[in-house]
Amino acid sequence: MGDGPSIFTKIIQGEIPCHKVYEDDLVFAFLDINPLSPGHTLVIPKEPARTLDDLSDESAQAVGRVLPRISKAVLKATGASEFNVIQNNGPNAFQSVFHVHFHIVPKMEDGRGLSIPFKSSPIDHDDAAQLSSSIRDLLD
Ligand code: DGP
Repeated sequence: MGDGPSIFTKIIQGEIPCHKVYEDDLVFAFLDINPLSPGHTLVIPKEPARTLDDLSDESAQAVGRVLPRISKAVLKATGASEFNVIQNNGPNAFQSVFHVHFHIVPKMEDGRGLSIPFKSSPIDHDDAAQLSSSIRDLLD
């Protein structure tokens, strides 16, 4: 979690090699070095924001615009018809590289891909009313 350029900035700048799949003015995408399944792709903004909540609207828009198109190409190239998009923020939320990135992970018929032990519980409607109100206020 150093303050210098992230390993992903070095990849964007060509200092570290990668298997590039896409690039435009604001976005870069390449294959993950430790794939969960074939075609596991990382889509990143060129802006060196550490977590999604720090990303500019401009970069967020640019990443969001190309995610469906890159996903479609990854599916076609791998033969998968299902996939997950996952985006981790903070070490306890499984982020290991502190440069915003979206994982596109094909789910293969043999099970390769993402497996998530979701631990959910039913919503508490009193808490939910307060929380949704707070979030709405903060978005204004
Ligand atoms: P996360 O845990 O969400 O921060 O995922 C970081 C991903 O980055 C992880 O799946 C492995 C990948 N990764 C780390 N270093 C490199 C690298 O040097 N090259 C490539 N292609 N991927 C990397």
